[in-house]
Amino acid sequence: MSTPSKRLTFEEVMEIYNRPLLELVYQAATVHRENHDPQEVQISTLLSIKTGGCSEDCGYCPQAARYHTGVETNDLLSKKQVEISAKRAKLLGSSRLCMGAAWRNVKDDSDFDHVLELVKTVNNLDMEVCCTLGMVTENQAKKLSDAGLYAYNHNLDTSEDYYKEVISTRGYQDRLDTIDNVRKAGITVCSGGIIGMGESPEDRCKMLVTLANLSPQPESVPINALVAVEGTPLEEQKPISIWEMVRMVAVTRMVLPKTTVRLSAGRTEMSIEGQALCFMAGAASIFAGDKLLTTPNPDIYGDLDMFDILGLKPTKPFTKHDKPQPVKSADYDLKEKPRWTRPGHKIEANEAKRVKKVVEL
Ligand code: SAM
Ligand code: DTB
Ligand code: SF4
Repeated sequence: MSTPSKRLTFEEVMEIYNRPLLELVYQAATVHRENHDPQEVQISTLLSIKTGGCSEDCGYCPQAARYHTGVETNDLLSKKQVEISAKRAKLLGSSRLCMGAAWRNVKDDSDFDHVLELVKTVNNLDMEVCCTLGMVTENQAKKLSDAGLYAYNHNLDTSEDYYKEVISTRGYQDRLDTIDNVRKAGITVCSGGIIGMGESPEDRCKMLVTLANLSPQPESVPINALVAVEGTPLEEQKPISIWEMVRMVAVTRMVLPKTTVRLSAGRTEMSIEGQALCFMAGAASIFAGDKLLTTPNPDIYGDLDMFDILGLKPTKPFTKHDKPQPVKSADYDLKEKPRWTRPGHKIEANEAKRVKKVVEL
């Protein structure tokens, strides 16, 4: 990942943010084409390996134990469960699996040893393995790297000022320290934020200034739209408009030209037309999966239909990245994909065949 030649200022990012929308999209699309194949979009599948019961007070999060959101608390998934999910994800076009745990931080215990085994398992399937486990020390990051971890997701979420409004149980510097520990261990950095939490455009731009001035810049930046979950302090936030999402993606693309910008939470509220504009403005990845971590997400078959309509192709495992394992074409056969879908509509016979095939793998 390139290092920016000069530090970006808040004023520079604000000026980009305030450009007329279609001009901004055109400029961002141009930068995108100079740095990426615009037809390629990475499918990254999310898998919650340890759900709920978290000690933190992140105001947006349905997994915080202190809020009453009805999220069930689960133990860590087994190796077999993760392997089945990863193989299914790969079969359906994912080149990355992101495993999330509702932890404040990683502890040096048997759960962490188990996560290291999970990382090795997914790495052996020739997929990019990403984890998001909360804060990590440099030593823990090193162990994850040795197990084959490709990326670590740890979001800044918003500006340093607004962060204090949303979370009190840890600070912005804690987030930056973990990102630094990940970087020192040679793992790629995935760090982005959430829009729609009541923050101002200035907060959004300040977060982008911080991300863009990291050296090197993060390899991936997820842009989430808040999923306002009943029971959380942010339950009454009004959904952001698609235009704010398009604008945020475009500015992110402009200030982090080589980064993979991920369309993350909030896609269930976005039309294909809206997502198309985001891809045009520089989004190069989606989070896929039956759900995000605990909240709904578009159906993968609907997503693959969207790719067909827009002429997009899923990024193949490790074509863009310096990873040793070549991928046999047989490993990446999308012929399983049906030619049409209706969201939520399942043909039982096909489902049974599909599950049988995944279990046989
Ligand atoms: N516990 C770890 C942590 O906080 O880093 C990892 C999991 S946490 C759920 C990962 C990210 O999901 C958060 O940093 C936040 O950006 C995003 N997230 C959580 N709840 C969300 C919501 N309701 N809407 C949008 N994004 C959300
Ligand atoms: C990220 O930035 N968004 C994903 C992923 N990284 C881990 C998580 C979104 C979670 C949305 C709320 C939920 O489903 O619990
Ligand atoms: Fe815990 Fe992560 Fe949710 Fe915060 S965002 S409450 S740290 S799971």
